[in-house]
Amino acid sequence: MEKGKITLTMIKPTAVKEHHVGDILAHIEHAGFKIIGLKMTQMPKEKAMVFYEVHKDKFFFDELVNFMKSGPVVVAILEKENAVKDFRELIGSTDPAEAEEGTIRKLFAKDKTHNAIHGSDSDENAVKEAWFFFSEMDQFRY
Ligand code: RTP
Ligand code: MG
Repeated sequence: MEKGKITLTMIKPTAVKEHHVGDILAHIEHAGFKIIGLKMTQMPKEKAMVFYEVHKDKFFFDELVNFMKSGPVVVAILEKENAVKDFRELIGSTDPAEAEEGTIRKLFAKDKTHNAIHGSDSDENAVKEAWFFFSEMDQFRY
């Protein structure tokens, strides 16, 4: 796993419940990202709180944590040149009402909280988040 070439994504609980996992992963692969780690998991409240710790003082934190722990998520490490920036372009704006046509959030998100997918916001956080979910034996090179 090489800093600068990876990002961490999570397909959020509503998108999983609505059976969009296959379509979203296809979208990601067709955009040139290589899946080098993949799993389904459900975060207990404490883990969701740590994952979104930077937002702990925001008005939406409780709603965000309750949503993220409400069901299984699909987490993946993705590899590509400029992964963080290109992936945030692929997923679109946080609020799907503002997301560009063809972006994953435009296609699959319900609203600003239930917005289908997460993407890391920096190379540092991508590495941190990848280790948060995946041990060394679950990170692949191929
Ligand atoms: P993410 O971290 O999930 O990839 O989303 P993001 O960078 O586009 O947005 P961020 O500002 O990091 O917010 C994290 C998540 O919190 C929820 N949120 N709700 N109700 C609201 O105003 C609000 N604002 C943010 C969203 O689920 C957002 O993805
Ligand atoms: Mg964010």
